[in-house]
Amino acid sequence: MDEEHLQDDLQVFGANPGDTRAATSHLVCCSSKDRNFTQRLRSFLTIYLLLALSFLLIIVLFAVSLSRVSAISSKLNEVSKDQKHNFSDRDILLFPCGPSSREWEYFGGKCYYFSLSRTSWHEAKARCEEMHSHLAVIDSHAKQNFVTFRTRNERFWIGLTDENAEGEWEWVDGTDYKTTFTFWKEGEPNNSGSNEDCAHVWVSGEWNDVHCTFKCYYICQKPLPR
Ligand SMILES: [Ca+2]
Ligand SMILES: [Ca+2]
Repeated sequence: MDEEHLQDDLQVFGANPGDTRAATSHLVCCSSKDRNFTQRLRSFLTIYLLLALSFLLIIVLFAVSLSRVSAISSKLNEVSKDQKHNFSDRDILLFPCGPSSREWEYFGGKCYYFSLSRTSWHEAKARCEEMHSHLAVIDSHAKQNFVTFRTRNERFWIGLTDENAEGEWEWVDGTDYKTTFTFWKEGEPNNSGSNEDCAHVWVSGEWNDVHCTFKCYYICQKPLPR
């Protein structure tokens, strides 16, 4: 509605010229406010639209990234499985105690573990059993040489004890002590102090009896894995 029509309308309803000027002024004022309001509304709508598009873009990028990470992770798992499988197949003859088991060493058809920490004879026995093995039984010169070389004059517990009956030495796996190899140091076993009931290898790999609570390294032994 323009100013001329507004004046006509006011005259029809008996309004005076002063009223017409006021109404015209009011109309200009309101039209200006409407334009400002419309501009602000457009600005807000533009901002909201841009924010919505940005949010949508972030969600899409996140979904794509997640999908890529999942695909890469899946491929890595497959490669890892393949490598393990190939490694096992290739090296089973070179490492009969298990290609992935560096702690266990092969000798004479069995696997041996040489501990890196010291403990009592009974605790050592328990630790071997936790690893499905038992304290080592040395029943031949060949095995003695292997143990001597590997223990380097340190004290390592072996699976020999006379705790049940003094002087009646027994191997933990039931091997007959009286008919098998021995490698006692000269003058041992001496049961010094009347309480030396557990055996360990020592200097040059020779055996000695000592108190079972003494702290020594230990050797575990187990059959080849199947
Ligand atoms: Ca004894
Ligand atoms: Ca002794």
